Amino acid sequence: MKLLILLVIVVGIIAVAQLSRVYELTALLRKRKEEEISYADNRLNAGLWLVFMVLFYAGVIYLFVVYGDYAPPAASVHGAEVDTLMGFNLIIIVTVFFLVNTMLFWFASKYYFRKERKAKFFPHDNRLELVWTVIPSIVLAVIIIYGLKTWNDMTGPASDDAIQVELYSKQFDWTARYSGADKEFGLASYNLITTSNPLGIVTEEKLEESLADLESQITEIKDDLQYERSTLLNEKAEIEEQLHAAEHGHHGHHDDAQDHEGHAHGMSDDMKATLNARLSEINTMLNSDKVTILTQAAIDAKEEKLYRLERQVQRILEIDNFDFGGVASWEAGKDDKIVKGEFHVPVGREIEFVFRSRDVIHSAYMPHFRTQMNCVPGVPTRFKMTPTITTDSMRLITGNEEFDYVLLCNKVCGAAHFNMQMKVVVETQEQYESWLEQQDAFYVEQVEEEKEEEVQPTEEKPEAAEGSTETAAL
Ligand SMILES: [Cu+2]
Repeated sequence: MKLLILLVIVVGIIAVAQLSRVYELTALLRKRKEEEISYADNRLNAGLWLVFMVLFYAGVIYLFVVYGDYAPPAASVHGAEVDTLMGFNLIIIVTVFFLVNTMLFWFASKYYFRKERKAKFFPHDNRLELVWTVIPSIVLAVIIIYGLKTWNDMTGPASDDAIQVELYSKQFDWTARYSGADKEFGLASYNLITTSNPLGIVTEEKLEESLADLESQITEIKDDLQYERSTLLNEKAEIEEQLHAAEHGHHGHHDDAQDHEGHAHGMSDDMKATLNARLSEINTMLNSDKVTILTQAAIDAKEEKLYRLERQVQRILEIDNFDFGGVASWEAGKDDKIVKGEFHVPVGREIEFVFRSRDVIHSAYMPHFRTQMNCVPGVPTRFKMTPTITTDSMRLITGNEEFDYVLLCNKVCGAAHFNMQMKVVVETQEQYESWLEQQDAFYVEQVEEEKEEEVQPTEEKPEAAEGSTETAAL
């Protein structure tokens, strides 16, 4: 099929080339020079300008009718303002578009070449210059000031009774966090991120847990390095050589060990005892089942990892010693509520979103609320909005019973970017409160989980929160 289309195009091009050749030849026959364009030709072109203009406008209007209503209904207070701003801009743009293009086509058509007519010499006009400088300046100023005002209304500080929701992005999902009864998010540190603490919330317990986890990893790597077979064999050979040199040094037997360590001749008994002790230790180690065989690259990688883990321990100890000025601020994290899959907000209440990212730049996009904000690693960003239509009402408005508000990632952030989304439920204050009531607080959740594991380690409780199933699976 594609080949056929290609063939038609190629044949078409050849046909056009041949036709123009025929035209040239007939012109030659009529004894007319090719550059000489007749009055009729010019008139025809002038008329065609107008035809093209009409077709062009018809196309533009058609696209407006078919695709003009692209945005879903706005469901937030500022969403309506954004739409008004957008409409205002569009009216200006469309007016200027038709004005400029009509003049462009109309003049090209009206002033087509005629032999008898001379062009008017018109180099400069102050009034005209003034008109096309001042009017666009005023229009642009209005657009910018109006836009800035709307933007500042949207991004300005939230009111004190706004509900704070943190949206945490990572490749490739969203996690929402509510600040709990104290209305304060617990401190979070990426150094504390583990599978049971996906946001890295700082609590005394989590600090200890992370340190213990790191220590066990460090011990494991150190063991791997210590019990490396060829390293042990090298050390063994070296010690044996030193002992040998110490025994036989007087007989004029010169070797490296002796030269380097001048005291080899007179090696003290203590020294010998230490070396022998190490030798038997190495022999025991070589016979243990902890012996590893590693390539140099693997050793380097493990040393690198060891360095990073030890650095992380240092950083966690720094958090531990962090001075909050007498206030144990990480207590705030204990009642934080972490939810995955979907998050709820009450209708008519101001919500202040705080966006964070673990890995790369994501963009939180909620099209119905006309909300979009970048999530930047290391820099929390903010956005406030007040939802005006509940999910249920929106289902009636759209006539779609399956309708749900959605939070999308709008920054191409990796392989599964397309699926990085979270359901948003807008409901009444009462429904919201009872939903939030059912969500486990961060600290309590951990304790319950441990109990669960003790009682029934294999069975997974169906009512376990989404966050905890992740842990249970591990
Ligand atoms: Cu993303």
